[in-house]
Amino acid sequence: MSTPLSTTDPEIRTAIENEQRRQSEGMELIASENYQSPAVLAVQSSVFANKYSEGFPGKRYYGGQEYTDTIETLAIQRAKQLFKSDHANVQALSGAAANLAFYSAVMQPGDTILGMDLTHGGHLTHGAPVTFFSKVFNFQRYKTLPNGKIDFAQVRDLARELNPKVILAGFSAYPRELEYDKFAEIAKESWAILYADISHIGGFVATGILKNPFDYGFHAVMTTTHKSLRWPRGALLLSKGTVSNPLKKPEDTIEHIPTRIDRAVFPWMQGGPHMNTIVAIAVALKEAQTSSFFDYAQQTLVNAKLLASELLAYGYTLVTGGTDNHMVIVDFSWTQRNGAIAERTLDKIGISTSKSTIPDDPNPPFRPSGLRIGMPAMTTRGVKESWTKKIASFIHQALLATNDEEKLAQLREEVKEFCGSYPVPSIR
Ligand code: DSN
Repeated sequence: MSTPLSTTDPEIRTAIENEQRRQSEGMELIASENYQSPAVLAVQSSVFANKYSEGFPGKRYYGGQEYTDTIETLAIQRAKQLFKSDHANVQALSGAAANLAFYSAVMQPGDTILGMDLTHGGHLTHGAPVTFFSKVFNFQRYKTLPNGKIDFAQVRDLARELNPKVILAGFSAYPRELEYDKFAEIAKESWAILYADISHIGGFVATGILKNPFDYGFHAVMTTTHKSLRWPRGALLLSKGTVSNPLKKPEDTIEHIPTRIDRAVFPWMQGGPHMNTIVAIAVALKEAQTSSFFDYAQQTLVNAKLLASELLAYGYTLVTGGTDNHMVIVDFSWTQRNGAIAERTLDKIGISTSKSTIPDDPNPPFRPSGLRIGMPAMTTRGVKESWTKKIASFIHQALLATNDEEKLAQLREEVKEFCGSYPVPSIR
């Protein structure tokens, strides 16, 4: 059991080393990626990886649960405290699984849910037609205005017309603070359940830097744990336990939402929870309560705003004209470029970004007009203002040199040197 991987499986060992080098020498600007701390990473390969624990603390289907109960209870308590919820389920394997569990918890097949259109910044699991769940539930989509911000008049009109069971506020490509108060006002009229998917901004909500949907009457909130929170890959399903029946018709009476969420995660949608992930989430939840995590979250937003202003100064167009969170979305629709070309060009100099649709994108999803750039990962590596300006300059120089392989190779060397000063925290 103790023979090194380089002997037992050299191909995999080499792939790991290559990925370590890629991460160290490259710049990570994918808005949904981040680096876990060494402690969190180490705990994921602890002995909890060996354990089956179907059920919940105190109610399991297997024996030997003294310590799994300890860690899951701690994770739940810490999650509730951090996000000001009455209940937390920490078992969902990731964001997609958590969203599906929530939909199944509170809706019947055919019920209507209102979410943001994928091409306007929503997420695949918010009802994109390519997903299985879009066949089960009646997903209806609201969009954004020409200025890129959510069209609340449309949200209101759709809610009045469709009487949705759930109104979903959340995104994977939207650079503005969500106006939860407006969603809440609309939901009150149609008696809908309010659900927020804060996966991208979990770290900023946890620290109180961005608004918490629970402060605006939301009934449930989901966040993945590996984006701005920089935890292991998983999800938290958080809810209020004291919610009065949000549905108007007696025949629609909904059972306690937290109970339904737990039951939907297990046994409805999932089997044994990944206790090695849950123990790492518990450790990360404690890290998130520290002042250094608060400073990190604050610096990320400072860096993102600065990146936006630098790109604007270089003449780029940004969706919504800027950012309130950790991401900027460049709009190339009026240029010769598109997001796919920009992503490929930046890859050549060692900068990872992700192409993105823009509202009413004239181009197809594999060649969309936008490029999403985020600052959480490089801020974890210690980047502050002066180097954020340098990052904007690298991006601009590379995009100007799209067809100049020599210039791109030179920039690649400069990025490598830059990254040498900002080591990846957990690569040893
Ligand atoms: N893949 C994530 C993102 O990049 O936004 C969402 O699941």
